Amino acid sequence: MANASLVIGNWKMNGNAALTRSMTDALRSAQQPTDSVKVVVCPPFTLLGELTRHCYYDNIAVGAQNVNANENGAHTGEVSIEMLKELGVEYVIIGHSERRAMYGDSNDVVAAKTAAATAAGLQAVLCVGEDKQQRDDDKTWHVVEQQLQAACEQLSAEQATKLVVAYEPIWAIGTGETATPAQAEQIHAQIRAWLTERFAAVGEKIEILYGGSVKADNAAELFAQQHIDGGLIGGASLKEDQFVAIVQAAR
Ligand code: G2H
Repeated sequence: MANASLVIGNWKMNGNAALTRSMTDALRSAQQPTDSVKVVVCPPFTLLGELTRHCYYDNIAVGAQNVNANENGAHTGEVSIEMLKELGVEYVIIGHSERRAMYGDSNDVVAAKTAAATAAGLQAVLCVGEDKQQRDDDKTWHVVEQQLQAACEQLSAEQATKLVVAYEPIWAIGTGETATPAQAEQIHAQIRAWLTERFAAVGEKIEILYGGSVKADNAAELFAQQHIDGGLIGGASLKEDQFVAIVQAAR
């Protein structure tokens, strides 16, 4: 029994309307409303409305991959928290390493988005993780702690109840190279200790997901680790059979 509680699919810039239908059909045939694992699908912005129309089980929800921290105004090309909420979106991924590396999501930007999203009642999935060089230099925890510190600095305990942390080592993202369950568990345990120190009882309950080349054949072993509460799944969340098998491995 893995006893994981949350599996999130991150479609990145992939998918279409047909996939929103086939994926939700596949999830509904495998997932009962009473199942304890919550499943969240995060498609590109353009598919959020279509997807929310298909997700009417309490334990299947919709998430966005990014949001702007401002309420409204002159921010061409951006999407606000209220716009997401109006569509029925419940989760938002913040600070994914691809956004940090390619779209200017610095620790400060990530902190502002995390604060705004959690204050507005969205579940913020805060991504943290080190690159290959940082791991080789034995700086993994230093990097992760800095990212946590920056993003959580302004959060109240109440906002922290809306926080999910995803540990995604950059060297394991889309590479096929997964952190071993022991490598992931070590960082997850450190993240758990940090969150508990920072937010006391609330911190103990924050879900900590692992992300980075999770697939049907390695999910069960990862989810069986004590401090791994589920997964943030990229490539494998685009294939119905793979994603359903990962959800089933979380039970
Ligand atoms: C990490 C992950 C999803 P993948 O980016 O966030 O992607 O599972 O393809 O490594």
